[in-house]
Amino acid sequence: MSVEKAYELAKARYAAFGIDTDAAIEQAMDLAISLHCWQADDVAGFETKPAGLDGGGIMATGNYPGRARNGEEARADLEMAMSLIPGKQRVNVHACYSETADFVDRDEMTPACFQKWMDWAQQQGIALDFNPTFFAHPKAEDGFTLSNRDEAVRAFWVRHGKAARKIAEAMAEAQGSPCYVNWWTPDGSKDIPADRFGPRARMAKSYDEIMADDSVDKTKCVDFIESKLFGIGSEEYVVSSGEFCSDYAISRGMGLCMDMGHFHPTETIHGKISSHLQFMDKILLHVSRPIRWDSDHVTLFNDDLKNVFLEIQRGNVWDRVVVALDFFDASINRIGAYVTGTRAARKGILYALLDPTAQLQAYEAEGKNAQRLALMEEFKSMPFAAVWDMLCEKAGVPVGAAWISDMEAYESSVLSARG
Ligand code: RNT
Ligand code: ZN
Repeated sequence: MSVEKAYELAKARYAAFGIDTDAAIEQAMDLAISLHCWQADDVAGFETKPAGLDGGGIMATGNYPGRARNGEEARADLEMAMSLIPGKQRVNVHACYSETADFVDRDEMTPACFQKWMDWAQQQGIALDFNPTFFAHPKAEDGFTLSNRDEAVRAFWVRHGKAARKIAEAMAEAQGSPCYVNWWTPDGSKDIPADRFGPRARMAKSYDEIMADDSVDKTKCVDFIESKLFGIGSEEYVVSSGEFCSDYAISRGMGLCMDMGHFHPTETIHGKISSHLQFMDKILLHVSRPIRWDSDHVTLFNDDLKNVFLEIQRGNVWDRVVVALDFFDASINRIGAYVTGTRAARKGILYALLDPTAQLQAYEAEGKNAQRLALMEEFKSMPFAAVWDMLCEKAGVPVGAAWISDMEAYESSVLSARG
């Protein structure tokens, strides 16, 4: 059966509940999803750096052939992935993806280090987001950056932070719209610290110093701080914990970033959105999929993902949420990772926009909780797939599994030549 025929039937089913599928498709396509550049190269980065400039913080597992080795390859891969993904997209660049002829250390980076990304974004008609990089550097080796007890090291990272905000501002100016900046630090310790207070005090002080730079326009450089429960090598103590980040964000009028993989293994984030948005203007989501630990698996269209977007729909806070992806799987074709994960996120958005929110909330107001439960359950078997297929068709990207062969063709013509 054709996509159109299936869609007409589905449309009528949803219309019976007062849901306009055409409008849902339009709205779902219009919400930007920020693609993280780091899936292309397993978070290695493209800095020109002296040998040995490396160290701590993050890890991708796997060794599938075809990793992007430079900016040109990463951008080509992103273009390929983006051609198979429906809806509005942005690209999220980390500071370690700077491209310069000579070595420029993190504290001396300028917008010029990202000129290639900015030129490319303009040519693609997309906007960029930015992240300072507090890892993969010798000054991150001992596990502490902005909270380092060594004043010279701490000051170095503060300078990096200040530089990052200027870069983001320049990106925003070039694209004529805000650049969302995510602040994540790996700071923490493997085992029980004797002092949990000191690093947190230094972390707050460092952020205060960075954010004190009023020359940066906060409508252009929009900052979010990302929490984490634990990481590899920081199993016992993470300085920027959930409480630290939400308290910091609220007290400083900043945004909070919640990564779906950064909580206790059975803890989900959808229930937190309605709390944080009482007290802050915007939140940033790192849409990811944890497996047992913060393993950054490729995002899938699962209950956790649906619940996040359903919550946004039911609170009608679409304009207060920034959606970015954060996964890195080096064990599979990386284009496949991008396309599967981003299409899943877009599906989650569409799925939520097809929710019978008004009816559910009316039932709730009337105390009809059996009806509420029943309708939620019945909606799980509505013909969602037909609406999703129509969204892909309207967006001009492959419908259903058809994109798998495009991925394979790119693998044999481009990725396999990378050795
Ligand atoms: C790490 C955080 C962070 C990074 C990226 C690369 O645990 O999730 O967001 O994944 O900044
Ligand atoms: Zn993250």
